[in-house]
Amino acid sequence: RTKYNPKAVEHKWQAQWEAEQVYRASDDSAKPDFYHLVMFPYPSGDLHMGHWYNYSPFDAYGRLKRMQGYNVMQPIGFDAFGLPAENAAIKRGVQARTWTLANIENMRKQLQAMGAGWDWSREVITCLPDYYKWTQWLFLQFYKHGLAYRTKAPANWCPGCNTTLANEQVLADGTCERCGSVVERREIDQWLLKISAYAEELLKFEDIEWPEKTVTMQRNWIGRSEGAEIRFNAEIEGKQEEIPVFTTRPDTIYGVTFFVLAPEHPWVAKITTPEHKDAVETYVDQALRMTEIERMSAEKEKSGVFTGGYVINPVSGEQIPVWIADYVLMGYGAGAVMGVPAHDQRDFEFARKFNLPIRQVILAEDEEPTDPATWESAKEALGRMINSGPFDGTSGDESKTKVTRSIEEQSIGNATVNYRLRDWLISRQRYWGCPIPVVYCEKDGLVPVPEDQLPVRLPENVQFKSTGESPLRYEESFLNTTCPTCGGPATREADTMDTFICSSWYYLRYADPHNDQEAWSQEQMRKWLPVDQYVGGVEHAILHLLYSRFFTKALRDMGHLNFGEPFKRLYHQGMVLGPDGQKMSKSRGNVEAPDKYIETYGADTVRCYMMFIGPFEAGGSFKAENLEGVWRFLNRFWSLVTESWTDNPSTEKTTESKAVERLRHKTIKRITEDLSNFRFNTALAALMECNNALIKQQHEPVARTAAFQRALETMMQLLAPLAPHIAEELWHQTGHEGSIHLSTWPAFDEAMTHDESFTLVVQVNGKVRERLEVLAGISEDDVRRLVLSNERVLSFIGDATVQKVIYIPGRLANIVIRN
Ligand code: ANZ
Repeated sequence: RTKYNPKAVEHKWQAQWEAEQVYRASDDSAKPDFYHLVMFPYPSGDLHMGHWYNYSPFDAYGRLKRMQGYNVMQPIGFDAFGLPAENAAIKRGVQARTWTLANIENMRKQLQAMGAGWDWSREVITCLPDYYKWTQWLFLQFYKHGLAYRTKAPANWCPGCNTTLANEQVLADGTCERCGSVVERREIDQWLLKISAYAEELLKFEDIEWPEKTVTMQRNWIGRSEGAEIRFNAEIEGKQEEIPVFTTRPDTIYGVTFFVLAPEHPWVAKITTPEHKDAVETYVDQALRMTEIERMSAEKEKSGVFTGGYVINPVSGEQIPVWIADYVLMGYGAGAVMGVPAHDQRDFEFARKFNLPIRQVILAEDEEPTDPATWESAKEALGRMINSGPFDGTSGDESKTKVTRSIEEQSIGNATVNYRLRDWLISRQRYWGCPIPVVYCEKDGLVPVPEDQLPVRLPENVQFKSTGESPLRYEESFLNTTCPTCGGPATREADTMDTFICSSWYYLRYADPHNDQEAWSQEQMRKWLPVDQYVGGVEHAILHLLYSRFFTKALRDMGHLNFGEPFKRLYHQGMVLGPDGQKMSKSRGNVEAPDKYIETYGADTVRCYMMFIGPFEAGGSFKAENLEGVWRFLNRFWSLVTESWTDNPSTEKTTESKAVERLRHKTIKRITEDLSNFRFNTALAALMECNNALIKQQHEPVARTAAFQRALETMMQLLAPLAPHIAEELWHQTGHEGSIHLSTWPAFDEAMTHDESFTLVVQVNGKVRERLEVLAGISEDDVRRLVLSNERVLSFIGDATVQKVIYIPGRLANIVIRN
């Protein structure tokens, strides 16, 4: 009899699995394929609790599928470009590549120590040239198809450091994290991907099983609005011009009492009269310093400034004053708004603040017009049009269509659909990212690097200036090149790509990771993609998960893929919190690293505990003291098996052995269903229950029966996905051949999962009066109590006296009465 020693057992099996390639997904297997993916980690240095919380159950599910006969592909890799490596390079003088690869080395060990079934042969590391060569190739495909373009776009600019900053480098108060200067927004030439071309299709989620809230978040992010563009007229510098606005409420056109331009609007300078120039410029300056989120905040008091200019409402012919206000954003709609204070809350607040007229033009059912001066807020609901000239009396949705039709007929506007989704700005003025493969030639202008010259290599040894500016901007050996078209001198693009590009296609590369001829082969795509199940944090609901869908659709349209959705089924894990129920963070001092617990209890205990914290998608608090409970469970199971296992069980069938067999089927059913539905915590609870039941009988004669031994064997298999090492060790200690993880998942017989029952016939004085389903083995007392409390039976007894109840076990109860 041995003692459970996780240290010895776990390392041994990890090495053995690796040697036997137990988790290697086969590219030609007769089994059905199952592509099981988890979001790959950023190589920050160490695996933290969150990784364990996420990967433990994920791995358990993959193991279940493998034992259920699937050819499971469960790859892992590293999302290895990004700012932290660059910051390490700046602060500690270590090369970004060295820092990253050392972290990967360490994390790879930790990922192995988890005992998860990764297929390491497919590992991808996005910062290595054999990967980013294809990221660059993809960029060129997007460029070729008009989906990548270059234009002026705002960037965070630090005047102190003389460099652009990533959003993460700008502190909450809008200052530079390094030098404290107030960060400005500057328009510079940058690259964008045209995700907006897919706005409409991205709203559809066909044939995929995603959490409803994630779908809703993406839909809101894309933000589809139906409405109209209406062109207002203006006289600018002596010329008649048209300024469009986007509105979702064309029916309120007669209620316009002011007009607002975004501070960045190109007409601001032109429409402002000389006497308002100073005030306008001061206001614009201030507004440009704010982030969009600040500007849109509903709590923020409305601000703005009059330009002195006017426009003409093309429908009513009225003259309307033009204002500038930061609540109007340049990047949305037309960057200008027709102000309808009676029916739009933001406009209402603005009008109140600046004493602008408020005119009611929409009336709800059963409402009388009232003086807007008495209102507390705008009336935003649809209704009947009033004070609206020829449209008076039109109501509901019809009023929108009617006004829209009318403006279309007069050629002063059109029905349009607007999306909140903007094109994806992918340029980063940083070093540690995938170089954008284009050059600029004095003669030929912008020239994409020919595909056969990829990869454009990122220099690996660079010196940073004290300002932290990207070294690519002054690294001569990188910058200076020749033009692929004319052979003359040319300069490389010094911006690198947003790392979200790297992660928008890594799941494709896993299917064909060593292909050096193409990014992937069609054959491998057909075999593995789309991903059957994807697991990762809900914080990626918008960016990563939307970008990946965009990539898939765009690549499908370019002919490189034959499917349009990358991830068939999606799960989000919850968050592990500190014992105080708060998010783990350094500032709260409640961060726990998993390492010391693995050292004490082993990976299996930590894995199981992670699953036991709560429902997978809910998360919960990490309480170190609760690890003990899981540890005890595994130890008790260990003892049970090692003490009770026998190679010559008795084949005798007894009431007890039959009950054990039923328990076995019941437990298989519960675990199978729980694991299949990501209910890891209840699966573990079921295993514990079964364990307790078996331990109780461990010293009874039943423990020597074949049924009991089978139950032990089944328990090892059911435990294998959750605690892979201990299960494997016991499997071998009990004489089994081959890895338990390649054994066949135990099947259950539905009939055996129900407690045995029979139909009890109830007679009153020999006449059948009722039939009841009761549990086998019910006692005579219980039968008596049951039949004498049954209403139907009682109605046949009435006022009579019950003399006796005769019970024939397993069949019949006869109640003898006398009046
Ligand atoms: C007049 C109006 C009257 C409006 C009314 C609403 C209610 P969604 O639904 O989000 O698409 N708007 C248009 N462009 C804007 C911009 N660049 N910045 C800020 N606001 C802008 O919102 C569309 C509405 O938001 C538009 O319809 C416009 O106000 C405003 F009773 O036009 B509405």
